[in-house]
This record gives sequence, C-alpha cells and structure tokens, in this order.
Amino acid sequence: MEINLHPKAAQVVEARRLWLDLGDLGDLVNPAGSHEQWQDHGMGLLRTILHQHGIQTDMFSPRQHTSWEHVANRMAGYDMLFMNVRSYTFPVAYKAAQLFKAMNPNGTVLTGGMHATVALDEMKDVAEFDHIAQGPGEGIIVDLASDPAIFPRVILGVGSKSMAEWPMIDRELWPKPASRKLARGFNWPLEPDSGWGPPPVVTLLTSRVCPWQCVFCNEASYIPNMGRRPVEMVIEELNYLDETYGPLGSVVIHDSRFYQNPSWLREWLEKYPRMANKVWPYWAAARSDTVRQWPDLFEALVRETNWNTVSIGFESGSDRVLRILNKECTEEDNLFAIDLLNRIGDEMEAEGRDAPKFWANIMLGIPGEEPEDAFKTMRMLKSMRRVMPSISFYAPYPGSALGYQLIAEGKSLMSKDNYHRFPDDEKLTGIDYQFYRDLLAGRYDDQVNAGLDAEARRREGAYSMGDLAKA
Ligand code: B12
Ligand code: SF4
Repeated sequence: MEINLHPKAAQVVEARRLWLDLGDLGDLVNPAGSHEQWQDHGMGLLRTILHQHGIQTDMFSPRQHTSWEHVANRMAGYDMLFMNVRSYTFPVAYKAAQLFKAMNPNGTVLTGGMHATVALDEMKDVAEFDHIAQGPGEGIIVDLASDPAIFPRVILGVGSKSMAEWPMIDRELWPKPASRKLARGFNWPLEPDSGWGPPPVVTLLTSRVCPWQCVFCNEASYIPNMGRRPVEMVIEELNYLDETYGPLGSVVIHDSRFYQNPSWLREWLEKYPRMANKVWPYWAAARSDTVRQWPDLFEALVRETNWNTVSIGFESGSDRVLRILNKECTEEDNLFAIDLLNRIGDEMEAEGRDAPKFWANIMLGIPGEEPEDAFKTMRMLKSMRRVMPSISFYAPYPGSALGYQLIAEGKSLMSKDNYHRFPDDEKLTGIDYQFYRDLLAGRYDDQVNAGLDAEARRREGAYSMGDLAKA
C-alpha cells in the first residue's frame, strides 16, 4: 500500500485513539442471528493501515456490552473516536458520539463510511461529529489520525485504484466474542457458523463495486470504481488464514457481485482448485441475467470450485416489479437460473456429491407491487428445489435512486433513531404490511398454489411457507 508515514505521526503517537466497532448492544454476547456477529472489513482495513504506519488504536464494540453505561465508561480518557458509519449503524454512531463527548468534552469524533457518502446532511446535523469523511478512507486515514485539526469538517476521502494495493487485513484487530458461550464456537479471529458452510468461516472481498443500477441499491453511484483483487492474492490470503488460524471450514465472498468479469472468473476457475490448500465451499453472489449470459462458466464454477451457496438477488418473480426496480433481469432470466441450478444439483446428487443451493434474496412491499406480483414471487420461490429464502420488506435506503425519491416524498419511516434494518420492520407509508404478513403466514397459499405449473407442484415440499416467515 503506497502511503507514506505522515511526518507528524511520530509526534502524536501518544494521543489516545479509540475505534468503536458499530453494531447493536449484545450482538457479541448473546446474538439473535449469525449476521450480527460478522466483522467489519472497512474498520479492519483502516486499522490495519494505521497500525502498519505506527499509529495505534484501541478498539471495542457496543456489540460486546449489554448496556450503554458500560460503553460510555469504556470510552473515558480518549482523545479521538473513529467510527465507520453505515445507514443501519447511524443510530448507534449518533448515540456513541454523544456519550463520547460527555465523557471526553475535548475529544474529537472522526466519522467516515457509507452514510457519510449517501446522507451527508443527516451526518452534518449531528454536532458531535467533528469530522465527516466521505468516500473511501484508505488513502487519507493516516494523515487524518495524525493531525485531525488540519482538516475541514467535511473531507473527501482518497481510495486505492485497485484492491491489489490493500494490505491483508489483520483479523486480530477485530472484536472478540464477549461471552464464554459465544466464544466456544466463534473461532475468532475467523468467524462463526453462518448456516452456509462449515465453520470456521472466512469472510473476504474480491471486488467492491457493482456496475448495475437497480433503483433500490445503485452502488455504482456512490462506491468509486476500483480494480478487483488479483486471484492469486485471494488464494494466498485463504492459505495464510488456514495455516495460521485454521483449518478453515468455508468461505463467504462478501462481494456485492462475485459473478462478473469473466476473465477474472476463468482465472479463479483455473487456480482456486489447484493452488488453495483445500477447495473450501463458498457463498458468493450472482445475477440471474449473467448466469444466463455465461451458463457454461457458471456450471463449471459450481462444479469445480465448490461454489455451493449461490446468492441471487431475484427480488421479484414479476416482470412488472422487476421493471419498477430497474433490475434489468426478467422473469425468464430468473427461471433460467433456477432451472440450471436445479439440474446441476440433481446431477451432483446423483453423483453422490452435495448439491448446491440458492440463497434467494427476495423483496416484498415494493411501491407499486400488486398482490398478484407477490403471488408470482412466491411461485418463483417454490420452483427452487434447494433454497434458503432471504426475504425482507423493501427498505428505502439513502444512496439508492428510489430511496432518495421516497425520502424526499416523506414516505420513509426510517429515522435517525431507527433505521429499521430488520427484514420484517415496516419501512414505508402506504404499504399494506398486513397483507404481506398474511402472505408469509400462508393465508394466500391457495392462490399461490393455483398458479403453480405441474412441474413446480411436483417439487412442492422443498420448503413450506412456515420456513419463509422465519427466513
Ligand atoms: C459485506 C456486507 C454486508 C455483510 C457484513 C456486514 C459487515 N459486518 O460489515 C452482511 C451480509 C451481514 C450485510 C448485511 C446488511 N447490509 Co450490507 N453490505 C456489505 C457490502 C457488500 C460490503 C461491505 C464492505 O465490507 N465493504 C468494504 C469496506 C472496505 O468498505 P467500507 O466499510 O465502506 O469502508 C470504506 C469507506 O466507507 C471508508 N470508511 C469507513 N469508515 C471510515 C472511517 C473514517 C474515519 C474514514 C476516514 C473513512 C472510513 O473507508 C473504507 C475503505 O475505503 C456492502 C456493499 C459494498 N460493496 O461496500 C453492503 C452494504 C454496506 N450493506 C447494506 C445494507 C443495507 C445491509 C443490510 C441492512 C441489508 C438488509 N436489509 O438486511 C444488512 C444489515 C446488517 C446488520 N448488521 O444489521 C448497504 C448499506 C447502505 C447504506 N446506505 O449504508 C450496502 C452499501 C449495500 C447496498 N448497496 O445496499 N452487509
Ligand atoms: S442490487 Fe445487486 S445488481 Fe443491483 S446494483 Fe445492487 S449490487 Fe448491483
């Protein structure tokens, strides 16, 4: 990583710096689910860079405590507080900053992260945030931590051109589980069982940006483009983690869009089975239209690289809604991907191998969605032979085109105190959430089943509506 040590860094090493990992109270004590336990790569990357430049930071997390009083007491005596603020952690960051200032009236609060980029006005309204860095932080964090006073309140971050420049994250800089019960199966500094593959789990990123422009997401509009991490670096990191903390059980590739850039994927196909200590099974994401565009590559990756959990943002089973979302995938693309993975799974099972399954991302409660659209979505789900459904009510996140529009129209129910990040929270005015609850509870099964074709009906039983409600 090409960052020169700031000349002042040596002089200010004695400043006491705290990085607060963000998340809900108790998530690393007695968590409700697995995702709350996962680690923050933004914080991991920036702390690794700081420490490699001789700038030490202490760190702990509200996730390790069960009361805000404990969090406040642990913040006493620090000169600087750093936080990676995403929209869904904004309420926690806001509260933490207030407590930090109460404990350290002369302390400085330095924030960055996704929410600073997509909702600057909300960040600026918090007087306790002394500095707000928009965009990527890897090229600026050392200077900022060395001498924050020379920076204005709002700062434009500096990123790397390619993820090849990122150092390997020092995973020991991540928070530990904070109860004996949780520590037992956590495998820190690796990560716990996610239900997707055997533990210990390694989460990592090979790419950062997605070129599509779905109106509910639209990452390309606020995450700067950068080169993908070279295949060999990814494999080297996995082998290093396996040898240092392993043996590894499985991998989660956190990329928003793993299945893009066929030349990178072909290299992965060629090298991962040959160079990795073991061909660990992994979770990674695709779009149904790209599966349809490069089906042979998809099949080869599933069969030869152990891509055994295929996450697809199907979102809806209705062309009308897919158009509202600007998903640029059609019902037919979705069905193509489903038929293909069903077939590959059947064949692999017949060969005595574990069948790959879908992690199917589905949204309900989309503005403009009619009951018949939602029924079609349920039918689509029922045609997947092996599936873990991940269903949430649509959330109008800032940063996305549709989110900005609905916020401007005053229809969002997400606020500074509650960003409603749970799948079944009500997020918008004007949506009949009771209809969707009834749908998930199976009260419309007759209408859903009546529209199923014979083949899908034959497969019925892969899961029940009850599973959906719990997803
Ligand atoms: C991995 C991931 C997850 C994982 C793990 C999350 C975790 N613990 O980190 C899981 C699957 C659990 C997850 C879940 C969710 N996620 Co998520 N996730 C991601 C993803 C794909 C990668 C995040 C990442 O590691 N990025 C790489 C790191 C290096 O980037 P970074 O953290 O932003 O940090 C950089 C900068 O922000 C900056 N920076 C950060 N902090 C600081 C501090 C300072 C001082 C400075 C100067 C700079 C700085 O520098 C860093 C390096 O460049 C992003 C999309 C993306 N491509 O980033 C979505 C994303 C962050 N997730 C998002 C959402 C909405 C969610 C969910 C709410 C989805 C849902 N409805 O359930 C849940 C909520 C989870 C929860 N705990 O409550 C949104 C957030 C939108 C927003 N406006 O904030 C994103 C952007 C995806 C999207 N487009 O919708 N997510
Ligand atoms: S939803 Fe998926 S495909 Fe669409 S912009 Fe976001 S990451 Fe890309």
